[in-house]
Amino acid sequence: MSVKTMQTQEVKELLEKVAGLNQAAGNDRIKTIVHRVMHDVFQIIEDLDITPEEFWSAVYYINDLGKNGEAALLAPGLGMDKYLDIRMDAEDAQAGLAGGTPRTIEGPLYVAGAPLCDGFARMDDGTQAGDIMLLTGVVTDEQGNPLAGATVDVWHADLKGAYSYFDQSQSEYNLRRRIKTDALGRYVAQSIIPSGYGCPPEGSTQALLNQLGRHGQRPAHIHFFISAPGHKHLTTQINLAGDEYTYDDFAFATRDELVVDARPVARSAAGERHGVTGPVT
Ligand code: MBD
Ligand code: FE
Repeated sequence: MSVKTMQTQEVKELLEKVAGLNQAAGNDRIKTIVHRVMHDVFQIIEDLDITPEEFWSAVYYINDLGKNGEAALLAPGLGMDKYLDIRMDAEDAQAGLAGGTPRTIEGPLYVAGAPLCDGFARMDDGTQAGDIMLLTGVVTDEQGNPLAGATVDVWHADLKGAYSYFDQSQSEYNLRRRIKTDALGRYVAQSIIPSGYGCPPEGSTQALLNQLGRHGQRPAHIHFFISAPGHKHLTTQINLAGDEYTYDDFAFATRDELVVDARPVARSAAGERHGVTGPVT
């Protein structure tokens, strides 16, 4: 049985007290946000006739989500990261910034402080026998002039779709490097072609996705931060063509301009490091 309480003076006053609107102390921006968020939560409870059982199951879900460290994994699954990108794209368009490699989401698995290399980096530690991948590129400014000394921060998953640091079985900073571009703005990385990522099957994110009838898979992809002094930071990825999930990414990060065909250069053997030692031109 549905009851209407949102417009009552009692609920209005409750919301004001909850958000500290009658308090001199505190932060006005936070007060405004909390007031609006709680107003909208109450409104949803009223509009959808949320039962107390449904409400408390949501509370315990959030508890588990935090315990599992998955809040920043659920966010892209619910399109939040992509939505923020859409907003930044619109902001750029309004500011007349266009062209270049498009942005896409960072995701929750970046680790700062990867080894810094000049021009070339070997990214894998040689313990997994995968298809060898050579990543090459040129960093340019908006006019297309090469940028020397730009930083290309690259990270990607291993053959299991797992990322070092989060996967404690991998060596420190495995498949994570920062590469300084050479005098011609070029960088080269040798690594292994990654596998796609899947949300932990027993985790909170996958549990909700199951309720939505959705999978929690990402296509094989490689993350990039590109930065250079005096230039806007770029967060992007390349998404590998031919993956079952290239155009069906649970995190909505694939963009046509970012899909590339990865051709294996050779097959690596576990425990072996191959003979590429300097920039490949
Ligand atoms: C990932 O590797 C990722 O890039 C994103 C966006 C979400 C989960 C795992
Ligand atoms: Fe990723």
